[in-house]
Amino acid sequence: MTTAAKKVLVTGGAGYIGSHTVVELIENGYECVIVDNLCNSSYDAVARLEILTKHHIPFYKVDLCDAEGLEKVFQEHKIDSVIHFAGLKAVGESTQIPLRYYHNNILGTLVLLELMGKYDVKKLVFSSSATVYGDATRFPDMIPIPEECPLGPTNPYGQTKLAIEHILHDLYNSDNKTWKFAILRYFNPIGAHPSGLIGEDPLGIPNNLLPYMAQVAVGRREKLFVFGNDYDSRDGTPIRDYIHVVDLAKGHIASLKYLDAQDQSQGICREWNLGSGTGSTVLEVYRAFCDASGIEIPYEITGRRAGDVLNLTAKPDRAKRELKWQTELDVAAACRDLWKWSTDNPFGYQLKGIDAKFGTPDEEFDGRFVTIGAGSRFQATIANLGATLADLKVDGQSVVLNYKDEAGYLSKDSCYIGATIGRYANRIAHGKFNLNGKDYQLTINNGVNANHGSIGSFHVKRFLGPILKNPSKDIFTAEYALVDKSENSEFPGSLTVTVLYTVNVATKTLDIEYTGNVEGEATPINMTNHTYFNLNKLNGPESIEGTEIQVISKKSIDVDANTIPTGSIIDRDIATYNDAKPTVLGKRSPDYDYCFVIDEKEVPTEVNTSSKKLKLVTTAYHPDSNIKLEVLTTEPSYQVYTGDWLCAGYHPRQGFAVEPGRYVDAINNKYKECVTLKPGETYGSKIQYRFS
Ligand code: UPG
Repeated sequence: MTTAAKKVLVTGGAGYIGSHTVVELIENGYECVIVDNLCNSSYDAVARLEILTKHHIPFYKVDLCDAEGLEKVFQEHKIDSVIHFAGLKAVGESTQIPLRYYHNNILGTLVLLELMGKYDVKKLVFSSSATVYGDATRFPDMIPIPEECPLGPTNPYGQTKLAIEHILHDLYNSDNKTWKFAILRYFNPIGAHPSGLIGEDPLGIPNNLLPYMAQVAVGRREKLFVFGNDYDSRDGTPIRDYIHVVDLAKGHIASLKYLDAQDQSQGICREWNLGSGTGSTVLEVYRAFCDASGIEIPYEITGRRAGDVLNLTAKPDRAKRELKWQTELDVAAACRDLWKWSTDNPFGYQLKGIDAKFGTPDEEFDGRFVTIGAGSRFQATIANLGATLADLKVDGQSVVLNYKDEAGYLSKDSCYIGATIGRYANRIAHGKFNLNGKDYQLTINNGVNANHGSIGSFHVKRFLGPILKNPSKDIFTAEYALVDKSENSEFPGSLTVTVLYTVNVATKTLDIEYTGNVEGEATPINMTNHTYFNLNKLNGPESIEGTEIQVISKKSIDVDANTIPTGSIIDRDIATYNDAKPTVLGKRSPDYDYCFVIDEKEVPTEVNTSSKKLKLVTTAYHPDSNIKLEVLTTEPSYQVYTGDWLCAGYHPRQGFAVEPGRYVDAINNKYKECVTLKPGETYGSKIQYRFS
């Protein structure tokens, strides 16, 4: 029997150190709940964490001072322990607005501790700082700095950290049998996750050395100012103990495990330095970053910064001895990872041309609608429910059917509007298939067949993510992922899929790329997108009437009365590119719901078609709106459906769908190979919608 994972509440989990710690927590088998007021961080960090960790991460936009909001989290989750990062952290700013610092950092912590007491959550790892030591060089023998060094912060920010340390000690002293506190004094965290997906994203002008240098390197700032070279050090610049943020994150896991391992009937309240024990000067770090980036960053030596001291280097022996933790990565590795983060995300998480709103009225972050290409002449809105294409606007006109919120998409018979279809698009005859000698039966949900993955349909699954990017001026991407575990599926194998939407606002194209990998056993797979287009929504929203279509081939899979393939391929009455005139869709006819094949002689075998050339398979045009849609794909076939059974708030023939994919019921006939994904293989396919 497996025991349930311990749940850790991470306050400030959307921030720099918090987000990196969430990665390590999940890798170590913990579950995480994040609370963050997002005053200096972005929800996009959490969305990216979901893809990085392949885990859903419950998120609450709550300020710790809001006791009622925070209590909801304790009510909704069985929290085992807390890692407390949330707080204001800019030294300089704290001297300008000290009351905000005291109010936010101290009151937030008090509210948190009171609720922890109320809900009997007694383990906390606290994010303190080396700043509590103040200027340790005022003593003759305190460099490197041991935990015993007398404390004396020199700014309000540091005072709040010290005050919280005192609060934790007092609380522990009041009940030293139950409270378990780990106080971690960080030295200088730098770097980013090696994936390049998460990193430090300072608002405004960065205060700290590395983020400032990175912004100079990517061209956002002119040059670095080195604050003084007249210190008593190797090169005249101050010495700090820089520590890779991934090492720092691991220090939290080590301390949490240390608290977990403590005697049940004995509390603890203890401090640990998290540093490397090695100091680097500003110019040494500068050199390391220039080497990592390959850019000679311009700099100027200016006067000393008020409050800076010569040397802050940790004595990390206690953490090594007791937590069995020490740094593994050096400054060069941190610079390399920071450079990857900076080049992959030169503007951090906040991107122009991307908007997000909530899919549910109560602003639950789980339901998000993200618009990529926002504000431009071509934009796509995507919901994380079903990785659904929830809107597509061409020159301001919506050309797809959609619902205004999640409730519509969740309604019965929602007709898969805009959704990602999986694991298996289209029908599986009688819901039966056989793989590796085993028979499988899916729930029948469509006449005598299973359709679109049946009860495990992806259209109502909440996808992880997205990762939002703006890789070049006109291009915006949104990447979603879904882990469809075998224990929750009628299909064999645990399947992980990704859906990547790419909008090009200049060429008015939307690309959708699917990938899939399976673990355990092989699975049938066939993915597509089920957008219903209406190219004349503005003038004639009630019908697709008047839409002119042409396709690449009139060859189509013949089906019987139960829509099960007969084995033959026949011609349908539809205009191809060889015909002079298109087929015009009327009020009631022609009605299509057919799987057309691009090349009838081909028996497709590839489970991954992604590297194939995109082929134009269907063109649709409406003369009233003058909007033309071209559908391209790497797939061997495409279902054309004139929406004759549309319901759930829509009328029949209010939209039409073109769904590229694999042959209908391929898993049960000679086309089986191309829809069978085995462990170790990668499924892939691409669709493109192009407008003019
Ligand atoms: N520095 C420059 N130019 C810049 C920024 C910094 O020369 O544009 C120098 C600065 O003078 C210092 C060194 O770089 O010598 C590091 O500065 P910075 O990155 O700002 O870190 P610290 O001042 O050491 O403070 C950090 C955190 C603080 C934490 C402390 C713990 O900002 O919150 O308490 O490290 O050591």
